[in-house]
Amino acid sequence: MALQKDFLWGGATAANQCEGAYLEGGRGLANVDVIPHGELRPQVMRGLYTMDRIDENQYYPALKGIDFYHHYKEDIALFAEMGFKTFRMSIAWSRIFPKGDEEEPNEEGLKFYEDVFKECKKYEIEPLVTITHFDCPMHLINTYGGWKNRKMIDFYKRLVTVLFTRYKDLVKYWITFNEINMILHLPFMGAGLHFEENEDQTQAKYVSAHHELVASAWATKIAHEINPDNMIGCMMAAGNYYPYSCMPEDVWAALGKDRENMMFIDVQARGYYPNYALKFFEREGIHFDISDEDREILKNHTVDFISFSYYSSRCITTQEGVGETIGNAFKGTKNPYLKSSEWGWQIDPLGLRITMNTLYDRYQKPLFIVENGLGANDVLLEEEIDGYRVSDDYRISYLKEHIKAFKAAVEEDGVDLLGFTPWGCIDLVSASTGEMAKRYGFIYVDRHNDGSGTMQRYKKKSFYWYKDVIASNGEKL
Ligand code: BGP
Repeated sequence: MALQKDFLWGGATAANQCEGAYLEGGRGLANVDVIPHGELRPQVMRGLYTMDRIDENQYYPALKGIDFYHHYKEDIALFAEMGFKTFRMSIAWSRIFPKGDEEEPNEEGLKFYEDVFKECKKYEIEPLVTITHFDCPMHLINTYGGWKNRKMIDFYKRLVTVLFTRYKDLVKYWITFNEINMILHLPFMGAGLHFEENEDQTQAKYVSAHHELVASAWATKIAHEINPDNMIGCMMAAGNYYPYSCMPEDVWAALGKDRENMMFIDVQARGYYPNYALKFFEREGIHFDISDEDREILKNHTVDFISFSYYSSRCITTQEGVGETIGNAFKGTKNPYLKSSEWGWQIDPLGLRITMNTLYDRYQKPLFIVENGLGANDVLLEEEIDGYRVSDDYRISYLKEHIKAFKAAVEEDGVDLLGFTPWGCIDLVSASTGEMAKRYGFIYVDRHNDGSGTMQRYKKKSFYWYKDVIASNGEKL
């Protein structure tokens, strides 16, 4: 059994990491605009720094991104040349509602995405749209406290109603929140949370998560009412935890860490909080109101598909003195059997197959790999060597092994997989570093950490390789 004929090959981006034009077209200021790169970044992303200590006028690479806002036609033409069937992108909330709590949307923002979707359709590329990818208008944070506030559910409902109505004939695949479990690790970036000095952060994170989960279920309901063909997905930062040893305590710790992540998807895919989560809340003294209406919405409006990012598996131990590693904001135990990327993210293709089997066994809903890839410090050569200015064989080899792994999950294990959109199909600003140097693309963008560069696009070696992969529906790797 090969991959299905209409398998959705493509690539993934997010508004805040590629669009730029952060105050053009009536867009309002968003959390992602005030997260600096450099030393302060981790603390700001975690909600530990007050906004008045951040200089909004300082240069941050994300403010200009790769200027997708003005280059989208050129970029989508390049995606089409590779044969993309789908293109994952996100909406900047503050383009649609610059402050977030207005009654009426900003027409210029709506028109921009309409043009982008139409451009995709010109090439028969199916847009896959993340409604919020690390994105929240600053006004909602300053006035309401971000997702801590239940009112956010109503603002989000207003946003999605506008989107589903306006793009009814252009977009079918939607993702409600990018990496919803990331709220536990990057709460300011993920949900606009900023903590007061003695605030109970765990409590605040889970309250906010509840609001997002309810908002996500409302979005599913509204999407299906507006167009029954709409397909709504949840999205998690995935990657199973391995016990470092077969010591029962390590196995138990790994189960606990998996549950911490899976809880979000359990609610979105099964429609209720699992008992282990309710017990955890009780134990930790975490309180939030789950109204009857919340329960009803969660239960009756579960997602249509499970999408996820996968960069690495994770490992955990209870033993002391074992080396640590970090990958995609998750700290863990270093797995001695795996190699790492330049940024220390451990590389584990078989872990993708394991993760897919876990997710499919647990939810029995179609999966969608909407992020995967290798961040690397690509070099643009002065002149072509063998026809390329960027010879990214390391990226080709990473992706090849991960494609083999997901094909095995489909072909040998029977997992239902809708598509594959590797992350940063065109170079863009990195989420963890806020810089340009960590590149994932098939397309190189001449843009650098210090703001220099022409913004010119160059096809890397992987561009031609991926084109063949798509043309052969994954047979030719
Ligand atoms: C995920 C995010 C993306 C993306 C990716 C790679 O967590 O959803 O936005 O950036 O990680 O991370 P980085 O850019 O830090 O390498």
